[in-house]
Amino acid sequence: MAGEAQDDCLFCKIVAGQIPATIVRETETTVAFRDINPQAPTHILVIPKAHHQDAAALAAEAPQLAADVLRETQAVADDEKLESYRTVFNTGSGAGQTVWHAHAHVLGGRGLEWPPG
Ligand code: DGP
Repeated sequence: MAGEAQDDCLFCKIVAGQIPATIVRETETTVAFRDINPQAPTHILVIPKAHHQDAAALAAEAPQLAADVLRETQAVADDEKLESYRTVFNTGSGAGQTVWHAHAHVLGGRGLEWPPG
């Protein structure tokens, strides 16, 4: 059922404290932690604690939670003192999604080109 923790989900395990992560922020509904394979000086993932498979599902199934995630991307940027940053939701394997638990990448601390690769 939408929102329920999944036994085989890496990010559900991070939420549950079963896999270590460098957590930088936590709210009642979200967790933010450093990406294990950073693509910029700041590369932080903001996730809902509840399991939704991607950003589109999150927005459809739990719009308030989607807003919580977006609000936290700005909070992360503020904490990291980023004037400019990029928020990315890879949605679908063709776009590079590899973990099927919705997450926002917050990237900053270097110049970011457009269009992305
Ligand atoms: P995506 O490719 O958009 O699904 O992003 C998944 C990100 O998750 C990717 O940038 C690497 C990161 N990641 C994968 N496994 C782990 C992990 O065990 N810990 C942390 N902190 N990040 C992870």
